[in-house]
Amino acid sequence: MTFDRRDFPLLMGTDIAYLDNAATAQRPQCVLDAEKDFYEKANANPLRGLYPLSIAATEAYEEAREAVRGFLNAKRKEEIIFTRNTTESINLVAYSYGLSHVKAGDEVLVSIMEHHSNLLPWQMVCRQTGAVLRFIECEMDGSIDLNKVEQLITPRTKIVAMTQVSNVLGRVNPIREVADLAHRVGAVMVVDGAQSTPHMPVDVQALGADFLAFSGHKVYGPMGIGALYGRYELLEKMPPFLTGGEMIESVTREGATYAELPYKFEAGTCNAAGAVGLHAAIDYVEQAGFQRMHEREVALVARALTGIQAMPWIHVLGSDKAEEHSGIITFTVDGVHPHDISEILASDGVAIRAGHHCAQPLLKYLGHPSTARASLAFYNTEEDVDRLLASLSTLRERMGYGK
Ligand code: 7TS
Repeated sequence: MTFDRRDFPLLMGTDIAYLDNAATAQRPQCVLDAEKDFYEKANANPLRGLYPLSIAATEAYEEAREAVRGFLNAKRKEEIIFTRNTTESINLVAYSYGLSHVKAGDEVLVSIMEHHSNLLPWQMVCRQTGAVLRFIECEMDGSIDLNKVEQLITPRTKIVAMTQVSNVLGRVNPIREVADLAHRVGAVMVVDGAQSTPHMPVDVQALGADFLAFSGHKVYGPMGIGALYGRYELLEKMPPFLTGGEMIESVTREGATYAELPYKFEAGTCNAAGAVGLHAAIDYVEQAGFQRMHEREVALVARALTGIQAMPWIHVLGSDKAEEHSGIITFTVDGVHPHDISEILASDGVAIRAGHHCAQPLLKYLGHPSTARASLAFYNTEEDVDRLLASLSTLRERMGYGK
C-alpha cells in the first residue's frame, strides 16, 4: 500500500491546490474501486435476499461494520450504526436518547465551538422538553478550561455534547476529562468526531464516549455514509429514530416489534456501496498510519504559519503551534472580506472556504462574523502551501490597498 498523492485521482487530474479538506476530503483510488466493485460484483439488497448475491452484499456490508468497529475500538459490532453522516448520527441521538431521557428543568451542555450539527439537535431537545441549553465557552486561543466545565456540570446535566476537534480552530479538546466529569453526575457524553477521525486514532473506550459520530467523506471515504457509535447498554433501551422496513422483527396491523441492534436504527435500504467504500478508506488510513499523516500535516501547517507570520495583516485564529491545528488554519485579513479572499484565491487556483463554517456562535464569541479557512491533508504538498502564501501576499494590493 502506498501513501501518496498519486493515490488520489482528482488531485493528479487537476492543478488546483485543494485546501478545503475539512469540508470534504479527496478519495483514494481504492475507495473508488471498492464502490464500483460492489455495484459490479455484489449488488443486491443486503440483509433481505437468501440468494448468493444478496448474501455477498450482506457480508460486504457487515465486514464494513466490523472495520468501523475496529477503527473506533468499540467493544461490539452492534454498537456501530450506519447513517448518512455526522449530522444524521447526532440527530439520531438527540431524537431517540435526548427526547426520551431529558425532562423539563434538566440541562444539556454543549461547547461554544460546536458545528451547527452538534448544536441545533440539542436546541430542539431543549425546546421540546423544557430543558435548558448551557454553553462551555473556550478561551480566546480555543483551549477549554476544565475548571469552567466542572462548574457547569451539575446533577441537572443529562447530556454533554462536544466536538473532539473544532472545524474552525483545529484544536483537540480534552474529551476524556470532560467525559469523566459528565459521568460523575450520570450524564452521557456525546462526541462529534467529524474532524478528529481524519487526523488521529479515535478510541471510544479510551475517550469515555457514550456516543460518537463521524462522516465517511471526511476520512477519505464516500459521501452519504457515516456512522454512530453508541454504548450497547444505552442503544438497547433507546426507541427507534426512523421507522419502516428492515428495522422490525414483526409487524401487525396495530404495531411492531423492533429488530435487534444495530438494525433497529437502520430503517430502509442501507447504503451498502458507501459502507464498502468507507471500509476501503479505513484500510487506507490504517495502513498509511496516523503518525505519518500527522507529521506531514504538522510540517505543512508549520510552513503555512511561518509564511503567514511574515504578513502582519493576516490573523490566525486559535493556537500559534502548528501541532495544535489538525491541518486547519482559519484566518482574517485586515480590510478584506473573507468572500473576497476566497474568490481571489480561487482565481489563482487555490481552493479554501470562507464564511461562518457552520459555527456561527463560535465566530460571534470570538468577534469575527466571517473568516477564511485553509484546511490541509497529508496529501497536500509544499507547493500547495506556497501557492496559498503567494496568493495571500498579493491580496491587499489586489484589493486596492497599494504595496
Ligand atoms: N461536525 C463537525 C465538527 C464538522 O466539521 C462537520 C462538517 C459536521 C459536524 C457535519 O458533517 P456532515 O458530514 O454531517 O455534513 N464540517 C464542514 C466544514 O467545516 N465545512 O463543510 C462542512
